[in-house]
Parts: sequence; structure tokens; C-alpha cells
Amino acid sequence: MMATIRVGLLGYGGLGQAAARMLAVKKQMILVAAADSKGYAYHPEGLDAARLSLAVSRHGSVGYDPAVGVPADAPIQALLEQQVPADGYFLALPNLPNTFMASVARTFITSGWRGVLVDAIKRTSAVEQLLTLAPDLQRAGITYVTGCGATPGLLTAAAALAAQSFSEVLSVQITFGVGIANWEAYRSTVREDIAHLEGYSVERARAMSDAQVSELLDRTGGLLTLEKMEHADDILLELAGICGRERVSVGGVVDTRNPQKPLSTNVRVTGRTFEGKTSTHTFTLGDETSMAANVCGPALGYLKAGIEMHRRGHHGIWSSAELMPRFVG
Ligand code: IKT
Repeated sequence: MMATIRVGLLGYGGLGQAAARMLAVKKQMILVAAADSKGYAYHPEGLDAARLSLAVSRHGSVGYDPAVGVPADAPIQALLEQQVPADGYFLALPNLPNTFMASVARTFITSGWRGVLVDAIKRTSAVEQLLTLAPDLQRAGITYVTGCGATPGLLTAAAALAAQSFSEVLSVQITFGVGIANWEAYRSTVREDIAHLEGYSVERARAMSDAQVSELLDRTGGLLTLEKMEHADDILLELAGICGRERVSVGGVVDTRNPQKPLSTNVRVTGRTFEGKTSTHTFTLGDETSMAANVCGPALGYLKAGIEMHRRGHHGIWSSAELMPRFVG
């Protein structure tokens, strides 16, 4: 049996906090480190997720946890200097700016730390940056699995599995429905979503004040309708040999004022069978599952898969379309 996996979380916003809550009910993993933009906290015997959330809501950072928090200017670097015995990190960070995740990967590479990194990155161009780091990750003894959230992630893996019935994949259509009770619970994720809207960019969305985000959401009735998104499912399915990236499309609706999903999240994989028939497999997520469950669950599942790869000496970069996530009990 695999030893308990010691996990670190980078980012303690909506997704980071959800991952910590999820870890609290897992037996095979333990949360030993967390960092956000203003500080870090670690304890080899385990961190208290609820107390960290309290530090964030009261003082704006896990670095203000009264027992184990440390405020810091460069928290990731400072955390890594503590030589925390973490087997892997979930990078639950917003990729704002679009080069941020690659810069975090470089920080790990130069730190001398060896282990597993998983991200829930979304944009094709962000994955392209990470792929250039493959030789450095390999030399550093890091196993990096990219695109491990809901999409890319769970739905990309489902598409790769569905493709097996076909001799040619004609299209992969990913459509998501996300419902959240209030946008402030996912400030960065919502900005990343806004960046996909016509007339916006990552930089413009990142620079928006909370008041500007609220004004935009007032104009749209709280809905963000996203079409033809720049989404890494395309490059990941292409690299995994499933189909050309031009055959992959991603879009959906985010309701920022209602926890109910506005539509059922699904991936439709259309292909031709060896008998010459055209057919579609559809994989639909349960409407009661939240974005947090569908992002953090797969991220931890891929982290477990990455740990197995790392223990076998496989270092470098892989994607959610190339590996099966392992269930974390
Ligand atoms: C994105 O960020 O690109 C899309 C994200 C989609 C999450 C899908 C979750 C599906 C589900 O829970 O049913 C999100 C809108 N940011």
C-alpha cells in the first residue's frame, strides 16, 4: 500500500480552500503546506483547513494563521526554503498573468525540490509555455501533470477514453455549466473567465477592480456566456494523438448568482467507427456536483497518479489526456 501522500496547496482562494476541505476527508493524503500571495503555512503533521480559511477571511492570507502562518513577500520561494517534506503540490493558482504558472514551475525547478506538481490550467498558450520546460523538469526530478481540473482534466480524460470506439475522431465538444452562489468566492476564477469575453484580455480582466467586475455582472444578470474559448483541451487532445486541435471546441455558461448549474456539463465525442458509422459518445457530469468537486477531485487524482510515476523514476511533463487519474480514498 502507498504511504500517506503529503500535499501542499499553492493558492488559497475558492479552489485552494475547497481542495483543503476535500483533503480533510481523505485518508490517503494529508495537507502539510499552503501558500497564497501574502504568506505561507506548514506543518509536517497536517494543517487545519478551517483555521487557514479563518486566517484568509479575517486577515487576507494563510500567513496569518496564529499557530503556523508566516507572512512573506515571495511566499512560494520562502515556503520552498523551509524544505517542507511535501510529496506533491496542487497549483490551485489563477494563471494571472498568463505566464504566471510557468514562472511558478521555474521557481520549483531552481529550488532543488523533487516531487510532483499538478495544475488546473486552462489556456492553450499557458500549456505551450509549460511544455518548453520539459527538459528542465526532467533534470530537476519533477513529475509535472498539466491540465488536471474539470476542463482540461476530467472532461479531457473522458474524451480520450470515448475516442477508443472510433477509428477517427471528428469532433470533441465540451460544454460546461457552472453555478456559484456569489462571484466573490471565486474572484480570480471569475476574472479568468471574463478574460475570454469578446473585447477582454487576460491583462484587462486582471486589472479590473471588484467594483468593475460587479458592474459587468450587473449588466449580464450575473451570467458569463463563453464561446469558442482558447482552451488547452485542444492541444492536450492533439498531443495525446486523439484528434487535431481544430476539432476541439469549448464553451459554457457561468452563473455567478446561483449555485444551480445553468446547464449540464458534458463532453460530446463524435467519431467514425471502423464499420463506417458515425456516432457520438456523451459524458455528462451530475448537476449536483460543484465546480470545486469537479476541479479539485481530478487534481488530487492526478496528483496520486503523478506520485506513482515519480516513484518509478518518471520525470518531465505529462497531461490529463495521457494519464488516468487514480482515485484517492
Ligand atoms: C474555464 O475556466 O475555462 C472553465 C471552468 C469550467 C469548470 C467546469 C466545471 C464543470 C462542472 O462543475 O460541471 C470555469 C468556468 N472557470
